Amino acid sequence: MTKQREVPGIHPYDGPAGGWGALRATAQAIRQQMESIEAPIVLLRTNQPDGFDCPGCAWPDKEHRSTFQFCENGAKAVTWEATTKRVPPEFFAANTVTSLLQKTDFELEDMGRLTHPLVYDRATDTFRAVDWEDAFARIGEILRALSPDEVEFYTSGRASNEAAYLYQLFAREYGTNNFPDCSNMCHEPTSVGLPQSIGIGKGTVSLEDFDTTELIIAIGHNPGTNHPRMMGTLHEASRRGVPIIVFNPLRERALERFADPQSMFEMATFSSTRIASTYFQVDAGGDAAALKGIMKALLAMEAEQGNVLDKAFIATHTQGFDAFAADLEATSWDDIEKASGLTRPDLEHVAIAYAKSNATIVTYGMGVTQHNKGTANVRLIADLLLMRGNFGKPGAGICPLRGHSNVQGNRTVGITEKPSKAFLKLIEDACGFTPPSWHGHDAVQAMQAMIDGKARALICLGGNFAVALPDSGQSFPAMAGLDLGVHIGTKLNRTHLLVSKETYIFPCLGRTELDMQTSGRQSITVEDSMSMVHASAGKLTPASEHLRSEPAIVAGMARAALPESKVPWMELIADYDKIRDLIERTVPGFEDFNARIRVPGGFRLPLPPTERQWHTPSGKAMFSVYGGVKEDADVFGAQDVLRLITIRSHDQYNTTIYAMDDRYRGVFGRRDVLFMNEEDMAEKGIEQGDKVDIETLTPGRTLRLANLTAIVYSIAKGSVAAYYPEANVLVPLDYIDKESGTPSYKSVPVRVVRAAA
Ligand SMILES: Nc1nc2c(c(=O)[nH]1)N[C@H]1C(S)=C(S)[C@@H](COP(=O)(O)OP(=O)(O)OC[C@H]3O[C@@H](n4cnc5c(=O)[nH]c(N)nc54)[C@H](O)[C@@H]3O)O[C@H]1N2
Ligand SMILES: Nc1nc2c(c(=O)[nH]1)N[C@H]1C(S)=C(S)[C@@H](COP(=O)(O)OP(=O)(O)OC[C@H]3O[C@@H](n4cnc5c(=O)[nH]c(N)nc54)[C@H](O)[C@@H]3O)O[C@H]1N2
Ligand SMILES: [Mo]
Repeated sequence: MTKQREVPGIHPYDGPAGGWGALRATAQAIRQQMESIEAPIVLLRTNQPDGFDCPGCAWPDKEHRSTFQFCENGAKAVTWEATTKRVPPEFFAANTVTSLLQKTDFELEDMGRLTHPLVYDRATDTFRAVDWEDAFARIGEILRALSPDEVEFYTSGRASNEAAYLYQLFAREYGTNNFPDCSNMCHEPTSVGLPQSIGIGKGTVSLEDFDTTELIIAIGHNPGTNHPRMMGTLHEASRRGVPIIVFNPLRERALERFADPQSMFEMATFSSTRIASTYFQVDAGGDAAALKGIMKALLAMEAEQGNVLDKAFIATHTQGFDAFAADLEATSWDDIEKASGLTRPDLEHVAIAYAKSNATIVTYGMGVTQHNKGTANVRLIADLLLMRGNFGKPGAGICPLRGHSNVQGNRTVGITEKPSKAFLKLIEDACGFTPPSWHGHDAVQAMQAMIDGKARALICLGGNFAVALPDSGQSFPAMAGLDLGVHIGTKLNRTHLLVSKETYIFPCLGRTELDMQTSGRQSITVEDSMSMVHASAGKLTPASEHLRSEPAIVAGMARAALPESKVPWMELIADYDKIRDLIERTVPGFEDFNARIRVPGGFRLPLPPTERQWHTPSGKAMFSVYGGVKEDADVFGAQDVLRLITIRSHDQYNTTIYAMDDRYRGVFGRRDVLFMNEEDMAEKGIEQGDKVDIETLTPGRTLRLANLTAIVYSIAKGSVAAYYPEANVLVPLDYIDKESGTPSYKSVPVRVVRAAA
């Protein structure tokens, strides 16, 4: 790279990820949010048997009991919730909603924890405190006047199993399956693709598999930031000599070099461990082509030397191999190279490494799923593993990196717009009402219904719905058209402020806080990325005496909306064991639920593929046919198109911005940057530090984001990257993976031009 012009806040970062920088950042997070001696004690309770589950990510913990199971970003998540800052009613009285909307997302949440239930007062344009029961009564009244399918019930994946289960009971007894959830913007391609391939929409590996694996292929995820505890696992594997092959358009430091803060040696000597053995900077959206290249090379090796494919496994356990192989044959190397940005020899080398490994794990994240053909991408990963029988044996399998700490659990306990008949029957038998059987809305469909005026109310169990969704230019105004908005949250965010005719904000307990109900202290349960279910119990004094637990808020609304309800809401709230009893009766895999969560570490839900059982219609694992190499044929017909990737910074949790730095990518104190490949910049006459405008050319509309600062970054040619959620204005709402409905947040076709001076 040539020497670049100095730009304020841009200082390339040369060190490894992790190390002392991570510990310093942990200390800073504590100082900025907690100002108390309680903080270290709180952090030490994270992921302990009698403590709370880290609200950071869904990566599991070994036995849930080691001494140091929080990480820098876990510490940020915990201190952000356990902060001593508050936004009381006096604050709301002094600040109009119009003025609050001028604040950044960072400023809004940084004001602190919500303390009182609030209602919007249009006359003064402010929120004011409201009595819980009065609020529930009014919401019940509005809901009873609407038709159930006019109401959207959004869930963000931090909600516990107990809260999510009650929430789906409420909505289903009310009469709708409108369950947009964060998963629809995240791992829906996994939930839709893997059941077709292997009969269940979940990962198949356990942490122990990483101890014996011989090869890890990591595609489209950034664990140094998003799953930092996974870095310990990768670090260990690398030190054992396991090759780690990475596919990512951007150079991510943690995937290159990592100093484990838990390693005395590395900390004392300032040394680090190489993570990726090979790093392929695939084009954004080029993974399908790359995977097809690897698999095509495997077929060629099989033809030449034999013994490359696990033929016995393929014959006994799979269907569809011939059509799959024929499609690979028909795909040309020329197309593969063009679409992936990688060379044939590179991909052949991966095939050789893969053929050598007796147990391979493929890990993947949003770089795979948030694409126009996200579901087809996920299925290609399954195909690759099926070719060598990498399911149902130690050290092998598929490992989707889930997002929110309980997003997988929410799905398991019924948050889905497409419920199975079997589940609905169990609900009917256990609860005595007939739930609706027709499908409801996912996240994009819910927003579309709001834009079209067909949805009249939005209830949010957590999250930041409008900000997380694409196309802010359409999504934000749609909120104003609703009759009712209800937001259950811990902190103020922009979606809460995009007020509807009537709007309520309900402050809830966070995971770190003590949840007392009439029968005593309650615990909740969560399911991690590897299907382990365990209990979590907070201990901190709640941020305010007016907070209620999420289950209690859901029950409050349900009782008000459904005066004739068949569900004993008060009993369930008094003792969450009763909610778990009901889950046990209606969701398979939860036998002896209450007994099993009292064992530290919890229990694992059934994963048939780990026993080579395939719950697909054919009873076999299914190969797929991708067809072609591109995710979309030259969309929008524009010349000069670059692919925009929207990414998270290191100081961010989804729409929650903890601070303005992105240390490992060398960005400090700002987020208004566009990461660009040096050659692309030269071709467009753009220099480091220039202001650029970005446009998405959709058939009907042009979406724009002006005045980002272009910076040179090691990113695949033809790909550019900007931060989410600021760049969501550029993502068209209808530019989705048709199979799963997931927005293509990682491959928006855009044009980048120098801003007029
Ligand atoms: N600290 C922290 N932790 C988090 C979150 C957070 O925001 N902050 N979010 C949580 C949630 S909800 C989720 S879903 C996960 C997200 O975790 P990740 O899946 O890691 O998500 P991203 O950071 O969006 O993007 C991942 C990587 O994909 C790469 N990428 C982009 N496009 C492509 C492509 O076309 N191909 C390939 N191969 N790679 C590509 C990007 O360069 C980036 O490194 O993390 C969870 N954990
Ligand atoms: N452009 C672009 N857009 C994206 C993505 C992307 O990569 N690029 N990623 C997508 C992904 S993977 C996801 S998962 C979605 C995330 O979408 P969401 O899950 O809707 O968003 P979050 O930012 O996680 O939600 C933050 C809010 O959650 C509330 N909260 C925090 N803790 C709690 C709690 O314990 N209980 C309750 N009730 N509320 C709480 C706080 O009020 C906080 O403001 O965004 C998606 N949007
Ligand atoms: Mo996510």
